[in-house]
Amino acid sequence: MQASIWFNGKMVPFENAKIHVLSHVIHYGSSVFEGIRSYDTKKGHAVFRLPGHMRRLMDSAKINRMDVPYDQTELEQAALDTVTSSGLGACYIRPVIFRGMGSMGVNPINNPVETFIAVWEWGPYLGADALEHGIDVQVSSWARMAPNTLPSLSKCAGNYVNASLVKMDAVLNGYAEGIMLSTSGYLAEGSGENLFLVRDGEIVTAPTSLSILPGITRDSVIRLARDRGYSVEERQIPREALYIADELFFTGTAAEITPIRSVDKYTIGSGTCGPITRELQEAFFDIVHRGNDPYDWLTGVPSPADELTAAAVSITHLESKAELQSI
Ligand code: PPE
Repeated sequence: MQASIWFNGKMVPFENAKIHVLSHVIHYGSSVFEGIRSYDTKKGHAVFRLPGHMRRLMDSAKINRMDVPYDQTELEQAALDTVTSSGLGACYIRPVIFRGMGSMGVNPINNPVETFIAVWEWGPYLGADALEHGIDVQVSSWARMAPNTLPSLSKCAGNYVNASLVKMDAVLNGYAEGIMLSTSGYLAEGSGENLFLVRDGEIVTAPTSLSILPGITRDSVIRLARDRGYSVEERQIPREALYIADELFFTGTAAEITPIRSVDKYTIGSGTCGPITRELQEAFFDIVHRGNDPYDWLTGVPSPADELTAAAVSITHLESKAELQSI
């Protein structure tokens, strides 16, 4: 059975979570969304950086002038409720805020803003062997959008038309993923991942000014690397730095930390996962798999039994309030 979907404040059976073909989002790509992972850690089910993701969702909505009828805390709770009700341990969580059906035409101001949260099981994003041995990628002929075109700090569905072109090109050419350059010609990111380079022990990544998505995994990896004594710099990086890097890797919620073993058929380092990439992967997996969480990045998912207890407590609470009122 497919997991129920939280839709405008209620849990709805999977098959009933539907929208109309005249919804604004279908015609104009007007939704903002998140991708979050819940893990089955050794210390219980837990969501990785839930407040960070929901904050970015609220930011995305604000940039797109969407008035969301829920606050960040309510959406965090709704995500936890959706995971609990699904019975899944490890899963991917997809909250979406979109413009529904109202008037037709580009102007979305009079269309309702609707929200749903879906969950599903999602294994390794870039192939079964990707995390272990790395992937082959190409530099895409499609550039990342320019900063004065679409807002990259907003994870808006419309931005992913660009990402899909990059991904299709890469896959049809036999690669696992494509890397986009910025319109100024510097390295930006993958279609659904941020990009890191390692050379002589120094780690570099593109700055957000090059229209990349400010990744939550990117931020986590920068923290993990600096706390292990590595220098991490955000700066403009020329394309050819890829070919002479010692190590390259992607970061993302879906991709986690995926090594890149070749770009445009140039072998990177020894053609497998490099030592610094492996060290950072292990630090990351220690948190999300073993549940060792020095940064307080995990939010525990209540079990269905906890939820029942909470419901019973609140019923008792309501009953005692009713008794007080009747006195
Ligand atoms: N850049 C882009 C363009 C991007 O879509 C993602 C996430 C990232 C960087 C990494 O961000 P973060 O997840 O916060 O570390 N891509 C999501 C969507 C993948 C999909 O195919 O859908 C994801 O990884 O969940």
